[in-house]
Amino acid sequence: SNKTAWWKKSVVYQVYPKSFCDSNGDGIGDLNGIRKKIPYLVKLGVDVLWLNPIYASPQVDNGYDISNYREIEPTFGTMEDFENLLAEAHEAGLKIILDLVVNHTSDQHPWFQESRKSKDNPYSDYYIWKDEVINNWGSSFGGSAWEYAEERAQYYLHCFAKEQPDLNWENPKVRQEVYDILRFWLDKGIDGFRMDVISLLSKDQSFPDGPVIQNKAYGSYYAGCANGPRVHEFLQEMNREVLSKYDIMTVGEAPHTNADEAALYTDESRKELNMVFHFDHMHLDYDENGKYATNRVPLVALKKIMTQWQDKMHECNGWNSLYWCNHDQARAVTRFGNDSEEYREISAKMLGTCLHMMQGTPYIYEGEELGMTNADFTRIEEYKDVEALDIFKDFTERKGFSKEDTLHLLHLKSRDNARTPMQWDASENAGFSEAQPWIRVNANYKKINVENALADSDSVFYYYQKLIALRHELPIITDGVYELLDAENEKIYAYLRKGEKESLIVLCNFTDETVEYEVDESVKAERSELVISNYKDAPEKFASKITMKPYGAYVYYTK
Ligand code: TEU
Ligand code: CA
Repeated sequence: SNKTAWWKKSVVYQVYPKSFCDSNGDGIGDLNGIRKKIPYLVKLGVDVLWLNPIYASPQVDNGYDISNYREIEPTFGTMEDFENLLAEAHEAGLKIILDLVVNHTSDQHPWFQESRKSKDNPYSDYYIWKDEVINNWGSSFGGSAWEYAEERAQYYLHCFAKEQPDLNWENPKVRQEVYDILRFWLDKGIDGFRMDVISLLSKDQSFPDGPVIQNKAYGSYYAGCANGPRVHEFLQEMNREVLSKYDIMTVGEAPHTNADEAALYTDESRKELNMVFHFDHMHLDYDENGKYATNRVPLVALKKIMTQWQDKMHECNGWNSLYWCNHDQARAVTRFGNDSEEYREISAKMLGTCLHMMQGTPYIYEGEELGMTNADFTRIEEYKDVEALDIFKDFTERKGFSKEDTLHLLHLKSRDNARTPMQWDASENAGFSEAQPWIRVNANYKKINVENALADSDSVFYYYQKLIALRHELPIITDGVYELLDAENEKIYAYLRKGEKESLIVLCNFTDETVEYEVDESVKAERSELVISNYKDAPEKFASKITMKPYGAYVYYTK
């Protein structure tokens, strides 16, 4: 069983290559930039790097539109650069997982270039073609999910941009092509994959209309794509034919998948994936427009969802991914904490404690360990993301929002919040590049940067370094059973991690108030040493009454 699988004791660091470090002065991050920063990542103490897509791509969706799966995107570097990065990472004790995007390809991929020509060539059935628009599905990035191709005189499905045609997974040839791509990279020695929108691979072949939600112009494709009829059959085939032959880790991005469904992907006896990313905690601050109404996440709802996933993954012998942020989401400290001058660092440390003491594999998104914040863009021209530009168009032109309100929504919600350049130091462009970066650096880089963090023993960086070290040192953090306390408390997140020999209690104050907290009387402490806190003057010993300072995080042994 996966009892002691290496990925159960690992902390993953997500590198968004385009925004991490530019080594050749073109304003775009690249592989040699990542190589330069290996010592930094080793110092942080992480175990695995997840690189967002680095394959040849026209970059319509920043690499999630792949035109050649066996070639490195030239702006990121060469295959030799990648092999050097992999060797140097392994040398330094870091594993690398790549991003597998096989729900769709780029429309520039040779398969699609052929498929769109006619109905009777070897690639005609690699994609999903219909004689007319057969349902109301809309693309994630605006417009209908069906696009007309003149030459073939048919429509093709694209759940994302029209430059991202969906592959036809019903076609066994497509599946074998994908398995060959997996082997190509695994045989180079990579350590696994993050799998893009893996829950969408199997479409309901009746292609039913989807519900029109969040007063969108089209129906949601999730009805016909999410967790479709054959998705588990496909993943079990992928596991049987490829994944099971390597000592790797797999994490599937599973939009629109609840905990019960996720058990079918992660229950190790089903031999599909090791874990999935869910989105249940990423939609708590949406309003009926499908974007943020406020930038406050209701804590009781958050606790309920995190607990549901902890319980379910424990019950089904699955495993959790743990994250607050990624390249598609707003930054953690702005969204779940408090990015004001006074509380940014203390709340970033609290969020790190709350997540890293849970059961599962934690993911740190580049810059989260610095307490980097949402972008400070004030004009639509500063946004680069295909999704942000569609939101702006749709909200101002169709939904009647003002530019100001729409820009406020983008400040809270846009994926570009996480894609501004990594802030290395206070030099021009934050040390990210010698040239004008492809997207503007956040003006707070003079204060929030790696150089300052490494010079400050109290920085978020060193606190994350401690959290990561604790996970490596204390088995209770990997194996302890999670139990929520005080579910209805709207300010404090309190939970236990219970083991045979040791137990912990984790207390996190999600507010800027000092809270006199009384721990549930059911908690009988046989031990009381402090494990970690973001306040230096935290009580050294656990007591059932504790004064919790603003955004205070306190972890004690109770056994
Ligand atoms: O994202 C899948 C997905 O569900 C996105 O719609 C995401 O949840 C949304 O944009 C959040 O605002 C994956 C990748 O992570 C994303 O970067 C790609 O754009 C998308 O698939 C298509 O490949
Ligand atoms: Ca570059």
